[in-house]
Amino acid sequence: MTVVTKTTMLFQVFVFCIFGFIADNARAAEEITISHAWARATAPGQELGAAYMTLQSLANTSLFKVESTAAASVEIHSMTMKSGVMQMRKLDNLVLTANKLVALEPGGFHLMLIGLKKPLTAGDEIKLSLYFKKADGKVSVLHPQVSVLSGENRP
Ligand SMILES: [Cu+2]
Repeated sequence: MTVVTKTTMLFQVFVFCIFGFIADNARAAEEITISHAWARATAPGQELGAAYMTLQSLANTSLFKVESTAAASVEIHSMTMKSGVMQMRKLDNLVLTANKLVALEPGGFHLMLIGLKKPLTAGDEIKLSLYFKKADGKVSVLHPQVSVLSGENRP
């Protein structure tokens, strides 16, 4: 039956996606690649979430703003060890040097989702809008699909 086939296909697409191949829908902005985008599943009542990914740009650029439909606001954070204590700091922007991979990962740079509208559940996807600005002022916006994963299943 057609309906069954369609459902099966949708399911396959879904499975394909959650295993991380969604990474490259970012080609729209041709110069910037976003891969391995994921967000950590959160517990009910948790206000903060974190999203991670790998960024690469063919030209020098900088990530200066992030938005998500899943949270009231999104900040770019760094995490560093200072006198044996982990410190989180809000960055105004994250510089991407041409052709150099920048990893946002647990314990390092991350996108902090503040004021989650509902818990992030493993298997879901959330949308992020990432705004990049080049030295000449040209702005590109990328909308990677971000898979919500439990920490153990992260890419
Ligand atoms: Cu943070």
